[in-house]
Order: sequence, then C-alpha cells, then structure tokens
Amino acid sequence: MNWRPQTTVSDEQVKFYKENGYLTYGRIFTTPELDELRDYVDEMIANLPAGKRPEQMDVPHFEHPFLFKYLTHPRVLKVIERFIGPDIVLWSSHFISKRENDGMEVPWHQDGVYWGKMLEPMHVITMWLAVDESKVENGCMRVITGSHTLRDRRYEAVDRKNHLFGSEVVDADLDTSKAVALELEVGECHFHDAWTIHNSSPNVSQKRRCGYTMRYMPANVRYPGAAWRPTHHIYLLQGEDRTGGFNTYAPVPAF
Ligand SMILES: O=C(O)CCC(=O)C(=O)O
Repeated sequence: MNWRPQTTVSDEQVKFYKENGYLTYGRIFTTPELDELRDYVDEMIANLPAGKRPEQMDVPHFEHPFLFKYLTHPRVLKVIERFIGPDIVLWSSHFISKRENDGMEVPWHQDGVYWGKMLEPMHVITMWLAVDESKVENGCMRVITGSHTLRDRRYEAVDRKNHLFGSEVVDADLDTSKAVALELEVGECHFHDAWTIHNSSPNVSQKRRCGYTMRYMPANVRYPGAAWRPTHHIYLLQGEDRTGGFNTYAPVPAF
C-alpha cells in the first residue's frame, strides 16, 4: 500500500485536541519510511535480552540513533509545531509492542502523574505512531475525552506482572464506559496530552500491536528531573531554549 504523507493540521483539529485532550490523525511517514521502521523494530524485538518484554522498550533512541530519523523528521516537527509552537524539545520515546494473543495491560493513567515533578510545567504532547494496525482486538489505546482538565486523580498500585505501569486511576467518577477507542491503520498516528487519562487492554487477537510513542514539549518546560535522572537526555530539535538556560540539551546524534 502506498499513501501520501500528511502534514497539515487545521485550526479545527488543533481546537479538537485542546478541548478533548487527544486527536486521531493521518500518516506522516511514507510507506518506505514506515516499512524501514518496522523492519528496524522487528530486529530490536528479536534481539531483546532474556526477560525483557517488547512493551518495555523505553527510551530506545538513547541506544539506537537511527530512531532520530523519525523523532526529528521535518514532517513530524511541522505537525507538532501546530500544537506546541515553534520551540520544540524531544522529551522521550517508547516502543510498546504487544505480542499476539498476549501483551500487557496499560492501566488507566495520566503520563503527567507518572512523570511527577520531572517537568515544570507539565506540558507534553505524545505522538503515538501505529507501526502495526491498532484495533480494539489487539489492544489499541483508549482515552477519556476531556480528562486532561482533571488534575487531582486518586491512584492505587496495580500488579506489575500483568500491567506495564505500576498504578492506576481509581476515582469513582472515572466512567470508562465512555472511553474512546483510538483505532488506527498502519502508519496512522494519534496525539494525546500529558494529562489525558488513557489505557489499553491486553492483545487478545492473533495480530501483534506495536506502537511508537514520540514525546515532545515546548522549550519553556524546565527539566529539574535532570538532577536525579542524569542519564535521561532531552534534545532541542527546533527553535530556541526558553528556560533561560535552565535546561541542558544533548546534541542530536548522527543517524
Ligand atoms: O501503547 C499503549 O497502549 C499505551 C501508550 C501510553 O500509555 C502512552 O503513550 O502514554
């Protein structure tokens, strides 16, 4: 299948994202680009160390500079700029791949709560790229519309054997029956805000579900967490630092 990449984001789409905390979008990468990424991640999964699950490939770009081809792609930055402005910092990335008829559950959570005091203000947009098609059966992401306006949610610990992350929103008013399933075809993506409540179910289908989360923040966000996580690097990809020199940015490696 061949498709034309998309880079325009209408004012209505930006408004939808701001009001609802998420947006489903089209394809930013070409078919050959996406195929190359899938081949690359297939290889990474085949070479995972014993005991490491394919949902757990967090910050893969620190070890695999090739991924900067995607994380810094001008088409991606053009789209991200529409949501957070021209000064763009790469915060993080994570492959979450759920094997067929398996796969861990992602508990209901807000990324901003997991990241705690690492960023100030907590302003991150995640682009979730469908390396494989992502449907209800293979555990696509689900969101609670408008939940990014809710801050003080109550969390409880969940078991780490079956869950990718260790705690879950448990507020009585969390109505998960109203969750929106963000189904995607291969190569499509969706965006979500750091405060949007979201989850995903185990993969009960015969098809793998691999997504690449690519996370960006505007360059006015300070990274005080660098003091206690010195191995987590951030990269100024476009525009200027707006923290008055508070942040230290790593150089983007050759890819
Ligand atoms: O890939 C998933 O199922 C969940 C992704 C997620 O929690 C995130 O991108 O913050």
